[in-house]
Amino acid sequence: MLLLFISFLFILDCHEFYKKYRATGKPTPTNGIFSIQPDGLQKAMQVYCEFNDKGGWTRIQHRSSDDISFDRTWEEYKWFFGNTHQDYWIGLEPLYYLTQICTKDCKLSIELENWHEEILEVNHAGFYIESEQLAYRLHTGLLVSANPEANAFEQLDGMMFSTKDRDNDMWTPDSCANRLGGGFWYSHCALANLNGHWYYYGQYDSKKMHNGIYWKSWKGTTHSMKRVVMKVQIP
Ligand SMILES: [Ca+2]
Repeated sequence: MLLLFISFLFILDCHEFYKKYRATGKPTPTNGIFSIQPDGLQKAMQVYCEFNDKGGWTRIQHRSSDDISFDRTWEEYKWFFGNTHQDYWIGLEPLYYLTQICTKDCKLSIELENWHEEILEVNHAGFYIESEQLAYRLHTGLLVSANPEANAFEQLDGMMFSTKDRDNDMWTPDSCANRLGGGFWYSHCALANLNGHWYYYGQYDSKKMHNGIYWKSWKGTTHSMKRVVMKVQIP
């Protein structure tokens, strides 16, 4: 019993907890806040874990209100910000340590909900990011969702992370992070802007500023999402 308790104390990620929990003969665990410590990360941290019959998912990003600003600097994006039970960004350092063991096996799931109660789920296989020395370069992996509207994040494959104070994007006239309202793996700039500004009821003047939370191939760039979740599953 004590050994079992200790093994649950130190978990690398949500899917590892799922596997250990299910191995005891119990059903799918309940979603909630868990303490994880990926290999290489100096300290344990709290994240929100989601579980279903396919395993455990570690939330890396969640947006559902304008309580937490995502218009932040490089140093801020390196580490966790927000509230574990609500909106947060896991941090690029923890995300790097979480996914460093991945080459083609880590899954990324993105769930989008608009203001008309429609949901789009996008799944990638082979997601990981590189270290800070390589500006947390993104590897989106392959899009496994059959829906053509799911195709947007893949376009950012190979991009470095940019913030308003660190322009690593492909757009020479200006900084995408400045224009689009948050840090992301921008190219020229993006078909998906998941760290943009959260707008109540999704309405904003995209002619003035292109900074909503948009997914271009689904609802264009003028409708800002009500809710977004990005989560990973480490095998
Ligand atoms: Ca630029």
